[in-house]
Amino acid sequence: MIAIRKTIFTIFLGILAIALPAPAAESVRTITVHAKRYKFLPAEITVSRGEPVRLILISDDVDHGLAVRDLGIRADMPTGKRVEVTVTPDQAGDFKGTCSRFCGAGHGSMKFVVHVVDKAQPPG
Ligand SMILES: [Cu+2]
Repeated sequence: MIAIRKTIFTIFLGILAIALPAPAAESVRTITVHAKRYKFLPAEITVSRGEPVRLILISDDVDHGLAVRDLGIRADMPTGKRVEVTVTPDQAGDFKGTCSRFCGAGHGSMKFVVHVVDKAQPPG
């Protein structure tokens, strides 16, 4: 009787192992960027070349936009919406971004910088 119970328990564990989804092999790094008259927060981010990064863009007041031309980023940031942009930078460097939607007197001072760095090489 005990042996049968053990067998059933073992089978149950086996089914459980099959049924449970394997953890995602790789999750995309996510950075949330807020826009608010007249700045981006954070105003600078650092990402790795060749690694996808997902930007979650949120306006905290009026309509804004984010444009980082040299990285091919251009997204509207309408008030009250959450906008996602995924980008995989293929070159290292500092890339300047601006607000792409006129949002008032300080619109021109809304700056954003993406630092793209080469991934650290493992030692040896
Ligand atoms: Cu703006």
